[in-house]
Amino acid sequence: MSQSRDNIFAAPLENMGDFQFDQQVAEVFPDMIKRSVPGYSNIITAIGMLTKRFAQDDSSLYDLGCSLGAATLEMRRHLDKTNCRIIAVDNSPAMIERCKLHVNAFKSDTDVDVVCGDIQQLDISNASVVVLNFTLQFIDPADRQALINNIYQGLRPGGILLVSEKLRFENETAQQLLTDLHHDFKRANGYSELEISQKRNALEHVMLTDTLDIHRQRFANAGFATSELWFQCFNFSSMIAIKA
Ligand code: GEK
Repeated sequence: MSQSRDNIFAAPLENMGDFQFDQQVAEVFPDMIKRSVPGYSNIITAIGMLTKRFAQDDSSLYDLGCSLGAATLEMRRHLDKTNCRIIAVDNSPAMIERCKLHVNAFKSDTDVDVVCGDIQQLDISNASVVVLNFTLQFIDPADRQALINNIYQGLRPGGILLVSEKLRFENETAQQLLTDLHHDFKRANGYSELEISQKRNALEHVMLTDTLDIHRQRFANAGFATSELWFQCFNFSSMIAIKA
């Protein structure tokens, strides 16, 4: 599959609206996410490793906010249990259209349902593995607890939820330093000052980040007995929560 370079924010955009997961973004998404999210490929690798450990026979695995299906493909590659299915959901038609092409490009015995829909309206049941890889941050903060509660209810005992997010820090020095280091990371990956600032403005209203404490409190409120931060690079993180 061809890989296009992300130059969406390279030229001055006069009437810049909020960021949207449209056709233009879907086209460059693999390049965008690799050059913008420190540790993205390590996290995808770990999703495969966790799938191997936590998937249960006769269960469902969910990839919520699947974009082009990178996590789905990794889960499918590492799934060695019987009678499982993967449900990949995104509410961007452009993402879903391309996700289907990616999923169908590889042969596998595991069924994958690629669904265009809102993860907040989804019926989650009989789940052993649920992935929210950089998706929760796009959900209205007031609705996040309900979504995590719904996932907890739909998980089997021993099931795992993986949540990757950009974090916010209470301490201003830490917040500034980790934000600056992330911007250095983007510069090192070829993004210009204009691209960095325009993307930042476009995301301002659509991506609202939480602190690690808020995430952990939310997992506990939902009923998760265990939650832990397992990965952090600058202000990007990945957490797991396990149902007892
Ligand atoms: C990956 N997980 O490559 N319902 C369904 N999808 C949604 C919703 C919603 N309410 N809100 C946002 N999305 C992927 C990367 S990207 C992260 C996830 C990023 C979708 C949105 O359309 C987009 O495809 C995805 O969540 C977030 O592992 O771009 O930073």
